[in-house]
Amino acid sequence: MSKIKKIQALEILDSRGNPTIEVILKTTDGIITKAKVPSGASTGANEALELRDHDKKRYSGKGVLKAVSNVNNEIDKLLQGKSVTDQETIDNLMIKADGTENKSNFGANAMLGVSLAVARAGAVSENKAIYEYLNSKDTYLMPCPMMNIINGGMHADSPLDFQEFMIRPRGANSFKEALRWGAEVFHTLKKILKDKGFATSVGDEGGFAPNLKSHEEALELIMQAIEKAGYKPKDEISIALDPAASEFYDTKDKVYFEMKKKAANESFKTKTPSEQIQYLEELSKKFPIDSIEDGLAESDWSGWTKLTKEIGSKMQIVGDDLFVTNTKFLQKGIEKKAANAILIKLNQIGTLTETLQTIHLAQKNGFNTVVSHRSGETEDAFIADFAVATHSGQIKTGSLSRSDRIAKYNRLLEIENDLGDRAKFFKGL
Ligand code: 2PG
Ligand code: MG
Repeated sequence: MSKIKKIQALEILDSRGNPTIEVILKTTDGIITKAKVPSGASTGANEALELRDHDKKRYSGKGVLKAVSNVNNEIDKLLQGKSVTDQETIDNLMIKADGTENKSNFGANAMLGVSLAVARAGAVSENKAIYEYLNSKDTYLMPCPMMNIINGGMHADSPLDFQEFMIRPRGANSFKEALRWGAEVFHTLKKILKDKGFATSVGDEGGFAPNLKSHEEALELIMQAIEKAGYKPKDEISIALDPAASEFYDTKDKVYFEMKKKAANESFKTKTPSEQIQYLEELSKKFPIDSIEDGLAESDWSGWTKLTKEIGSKMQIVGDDLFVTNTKFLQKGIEKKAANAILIKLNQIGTLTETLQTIHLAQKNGFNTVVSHRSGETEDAFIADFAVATHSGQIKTGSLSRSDRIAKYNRLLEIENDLGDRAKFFKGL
């Protein structure tokens, strides 16, 4: 049996050049595994705490040496001698020893790094791929990628308030084909932008960040790119949005505001929750949008219920900041019929075991699950295996550029290739 001999952590950098944590686990029988933890920019208020040093002399306060020290000392001591296949026991031991609701003692970054390094060691000890170790099945569902080809909001210095404009190759027959379609649209969009004189530099998730006037203009350009690349909008490639609306909601006045204009000290307009819902409905009538994530703010629960009632039968309404991968908030959402899908981010909750519990609760209640990266990523591709293991059917892990995003897509290509006939492609929505 493989038992934990030593757990150590390091301060490394994420795709934005900010510190994050890497965990290295060694077992008594010589297995060595690693896990690198991502970090968000548009974080939900109820996410588990990402422990940072707040020492202004290092990395503008963003250092993670405290989290590193928690792994090297308390967590290492706590878990030495435990069997690496006892994932639940290990996660629960950490949760108990941390002793806080939001993991603010050890830090969710410290705990997740350990949790994932343990899962990897479990897989190696059984000589299995991670997806297979987490869920042994005859056939597996390959996820449809949701590829973020125009970046705005907190992820780019573009004038767009909406954070993500994604394409979903829903008509493809395999992951490999879906990815190719996505890459072809991405390169076609680049050419269109260039021909129109826009910059083709990219935002945090590898999507373009052009100086566009409006969300409609972004959507028009994506439509052109889909068609010019030779695909049928809607049936072959649909559009998904993540406005990340918590970032432009005024919780006091209960209005949505034009975030980028406000930040630039320009005059800006506001929308009531009803007007924001109407706006989302109008956009989804004009364009083949079949998934909207965080179209409303995390505190606007009545708005979410209204939006789901009005357009939830036609499309996916995904809660990200709203649910923060936490069964408590998901349960509330199920009761209030506030969405019909949930975004799954391991670091929002901080352990593998709790993330699996959230997915099970979602699936049991007919909610779709979308496994997701964070805007600050590393080359760690755990979520690719995780999306396959959990039968999620959908993954969002950025655009068709930058290795922090492509690492996940490439891992999915490997899995699909290994599975051969045992791989099925998601045909939902
Ligand atoms: C989101 C994510 C990932 P962040 O809002 O869905 O795209 O962004 O990691 O910045 O929260
Ligand atoms: Mg989101």
